[in-house]
Amino acid sequence: MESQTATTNQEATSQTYPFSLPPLGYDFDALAPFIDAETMELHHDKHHQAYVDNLNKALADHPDLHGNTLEELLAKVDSLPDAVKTAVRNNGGGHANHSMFWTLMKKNENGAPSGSLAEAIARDFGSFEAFKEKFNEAGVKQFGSGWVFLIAAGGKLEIKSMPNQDTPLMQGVEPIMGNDVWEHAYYVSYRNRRPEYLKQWWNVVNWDEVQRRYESIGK
Ligand code: MN3
Repeated sequence: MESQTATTNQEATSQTYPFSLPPLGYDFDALAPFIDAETMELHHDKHHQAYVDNLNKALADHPDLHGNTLEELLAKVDSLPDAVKTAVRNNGGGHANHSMFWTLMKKNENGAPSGSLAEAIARDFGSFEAFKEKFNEAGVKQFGSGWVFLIAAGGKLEIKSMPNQDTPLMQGVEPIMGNDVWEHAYYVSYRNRRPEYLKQWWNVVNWDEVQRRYESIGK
């Protein structure tokens, strides 16, 4: 199951038109009680599917872009024709962000990073606890909808919050991990309590997958 979901995520950014929804890779209730089944079903089957459908619709009349991978489209989003720029930004970003997001989660109560990632977190944030605090604070402060990402810049880990469906891929940087702070990610269980969702989310982080991403892109 784990290797299958990891492959799925890599496939999403290297997909070309027409794009397709990757399978969630686990049951809708697999992350409960931290993320409820209704949220997971809506989030994957409705929200993510809509990003994929709208991305395909936007690109349908632009055959010159059909050879580009999702990663390539996002890296050059600012220079795309006006007719598709915003649609690729929002829906292509949404497709990439969510394809990564599903693979980053697995019920893992009180889980923590280990190995080289744990060392890098301690080096750049002081401790795992301080890292989580800073990540959560960035999530709380993101006004409206958006994401919080962990990236590596010049060999150093950094937390970066971005609005809407923007992704570091738009600057050619592959994120190591990210959390979705759109209300649709938590409203069923947590209502407007985003800080509580951010705190509980650490119980569903698949650290094996985050470590794998760090090893392949983060150093
Ligand atoms: Mn979402």
